[in-house]
Amino acid sequence: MKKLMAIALALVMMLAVMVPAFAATGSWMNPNPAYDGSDPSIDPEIPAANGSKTDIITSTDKADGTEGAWYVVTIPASQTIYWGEESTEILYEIKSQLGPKTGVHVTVADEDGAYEMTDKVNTDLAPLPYTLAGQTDVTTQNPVMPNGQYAVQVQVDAADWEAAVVSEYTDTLLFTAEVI
Ligand SMILES: [Ca+2]
Repeated sequence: MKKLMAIALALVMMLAVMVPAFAATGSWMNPNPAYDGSDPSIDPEIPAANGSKTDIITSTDKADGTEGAWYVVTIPASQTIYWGEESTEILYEIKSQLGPKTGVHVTVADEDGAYEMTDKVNTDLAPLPYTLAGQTDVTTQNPVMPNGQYAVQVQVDAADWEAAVVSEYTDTLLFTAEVI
């Protein structure tokens, strides 16, 4: 009898040590000798492995509440076109870290729909027409783009150069970007 008491006491002490370790989950704990079934959140079954689980899961938000996903399209503020050059390259860059099955869609076009450079000072001069070629409509194929390099070309026909008064002609290109 004394031995039984000692075992029972040891068991109670063990349980006393073990219960607080799992009580924090709130979903189950080792059976308490005094458990009467009144709390449905306590599972009276002893789990086979005598352990409980914590799932770890990443958030798409950062700790400060901002989104983890981002993209940056880098374009030149201006591009010199040397007199007589029939094709001038404009380089741009796309970097991104986005969610699954997404990419960055970038388009390049004339801002106002009129593909011609004009002299803003000498407004009587005839405009210099041009076209855009190359990567004017790009969708990145990988959500994670460490460094994507792209290029469009401003093309001016030789005949249009030859017909133009030598001056400074300008126009504005519009880059648009969206996640798709
Ligand atoms: Ca224009």
